[in-house]
Amino acid sequence: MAEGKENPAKKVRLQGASPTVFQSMDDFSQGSKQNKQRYDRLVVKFEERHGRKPDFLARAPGRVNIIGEHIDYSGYAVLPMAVEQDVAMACGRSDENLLQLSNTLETYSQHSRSTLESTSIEGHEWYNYFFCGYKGVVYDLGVQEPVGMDVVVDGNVPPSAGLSSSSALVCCAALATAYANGIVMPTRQELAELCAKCERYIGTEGGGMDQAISFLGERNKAMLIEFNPIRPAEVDLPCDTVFVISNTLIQANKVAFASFNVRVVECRLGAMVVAKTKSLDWKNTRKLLQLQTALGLSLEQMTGVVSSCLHREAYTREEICSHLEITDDQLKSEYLNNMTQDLQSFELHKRALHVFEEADRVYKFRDIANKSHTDALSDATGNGECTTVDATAVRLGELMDESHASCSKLYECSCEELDSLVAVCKSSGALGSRLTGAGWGGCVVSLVRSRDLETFLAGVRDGFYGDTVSEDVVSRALFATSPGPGAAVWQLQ
Ligand code: ADP
Ligand code: NG1
Ligand code: MG
Repeated sequence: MAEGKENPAKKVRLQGASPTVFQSMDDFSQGSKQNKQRYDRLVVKFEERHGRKPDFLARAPGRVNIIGEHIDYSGYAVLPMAVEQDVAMACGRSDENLLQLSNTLETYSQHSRSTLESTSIEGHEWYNYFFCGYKGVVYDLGVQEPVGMDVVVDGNVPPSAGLSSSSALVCCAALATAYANGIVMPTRQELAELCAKCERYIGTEGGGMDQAISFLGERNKAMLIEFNPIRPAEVDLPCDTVFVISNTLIQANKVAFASFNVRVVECRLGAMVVAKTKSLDWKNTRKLLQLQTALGLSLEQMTGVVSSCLHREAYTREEICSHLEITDDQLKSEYLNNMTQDLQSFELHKRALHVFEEADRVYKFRDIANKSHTDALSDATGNGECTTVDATAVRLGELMDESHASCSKLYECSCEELDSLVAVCKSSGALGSRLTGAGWGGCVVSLVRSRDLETFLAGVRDGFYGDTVSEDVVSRALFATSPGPGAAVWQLQ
C-alpha cells in the first residue's frame, strides 16, 4: 500500500475516549505482577510521607519504537508500542496552595512549589518534567485555581535509555493534574497532543511519538502513529516472534547534550533549502513532510530530490544564510533553537535521505506485518492458530536492520556500544536489530523467533554483558516485551 493511504481493515480507534479510570488495583495493574507490587509499595510510601492514603494513582508507560526513528518531528508516521514499564504517581489533593513532589528514589530530590507561582521551567531537574505536564494542563486547559497536590513518583522505565522515561513522566503528570482538578477529562488524543507540545518546555523539540503511544498504547498491539493531528492505527505483530529489548547501559540525556536538537534543526534547514531551490514557500516549509506534500512526490522520488538539491558535504552557516537570503540573526532567532545557536555546520543531505527512506520503511513494515497476520489467520490449517511465514518475519527483520544502518551511517545517532550490541544481537539469532529511541546510547530492539528466545537471551548475556555486569542489572537490561496498555488512573476508595 502506498504511503499515507488508510488501510481500511485497520480502524482508527479510541477517538474520543479518555484514559480509563479503574476502581481496583488489579484492573489498574493489568495483570503485571511487577507493577502491582510497585503500586502497593507506592501507596505505603505515600502514607509514610503524607500521613494519609492517596486519593488516586496515575500511570503512563514508556515505549519501544519498533521502526521509524527520528522522523516524527519531520511529520512522518512511526511504529511504536507501549511497554509494561511506566512512571506511576500516588496523588492526594490538598487544601494548601502547594505542590509537594517527591520520588521513591532518593537520587531525585524533593521539591515544593506554590500553585500560585507561575510555572517556570529552567534546567533539566527531574521535577521540571513534572511541571511540563502540569503547566500543559493548567495553562492550556485554562484551570483557574489549580488544587494543591501531594505527589510521590515511582518509575521503572530506565532513564535516558531511549524507552521514553521523560514522556512517561510528563504524560503521567498531565494526567494526574487533569484528574486532580476534576476538569472534564480530555481524550487520549487531546492529552497526547497537549503533552507533545508541553514536553518542549524542557528544551527539546520532539515530534510527539512518545506522548502519543503513552496515551494510545493498547495491549498486544503496536501502533502506526500519524501526526498533525495524532492518528493511531493498530498494527498486527507477526506471530511466533517476540521483541526483545537490550540496554547498552550508556545513558544519553536529550536535554544535557545538544545532538537531538541539532538533528531537528538539520531536518528543518534541509526542508527549507530544498523548498527555496524549488521556488516553494520555503519560510513555511519547516518539516520534510511539508516539502514532500508541496512537491506532490512519493517518498522514493524524494530521495532523488535530496540527491539533486542537497550536496553531500556539510553546509556552513554562511552558506545557509546566503542560500535562504537571510541574516545570521534571522537564522538564530527564527530557525535555530536554544541549544543550536552557535552551530557552525549542518548535515542536510544525509539527514534528509535518512528521513525519507526511514518513513518508507515504516509503511512497508506496517503493510507486511498486517498482511502476514491476515494471511496467517486465513491459513489452510483452519484451526485459527496464527503462524507467520518465516519469509515474512525475515523481511521485517531486514527492514529493522536497514533502519539501524541508516541511523548509524546517515543519521549518526548510534554509538560504538549500540553498534556492538546490535552485532551481538544479530549473531545471537535476531532476525533484525536496531537502536530504539533517540540513540547515542540506550537500548536496542530485536525481532526474535519465539523458539529461538532462550538461545538469543543467552547469546546476548554472554556476548555483551559477560561477567562484568551483575545478574540483577542484566535482568533489567535484557528482556522480552509485548505491547501494553496506555495511561490510566486508579481511584482509591
Ligand atoms: P528517555 O529516553 O528515557 O526519555 P530523556 O533524556 O528524554 O530520556 O529523559 C530522562 C530524564 O527523565 C531523566 O534525566 C530524569 O530527569 C527524568 N526521569 C526519568 N525517569 C524518572 C523517574 N523515575 N523519576 C524522576 N525522573 C525521571
Ligand atoms: P527519546 O529520546 O527516546 O525520549 C526522542 C523523541 C521522540 C523521537 C525519538 C527519535 C522526545 C520527547 N522524544 O525519544 O519524539 O524523535 O527521540 O525517534 O523528544
Ligand atoms: Mg525522552
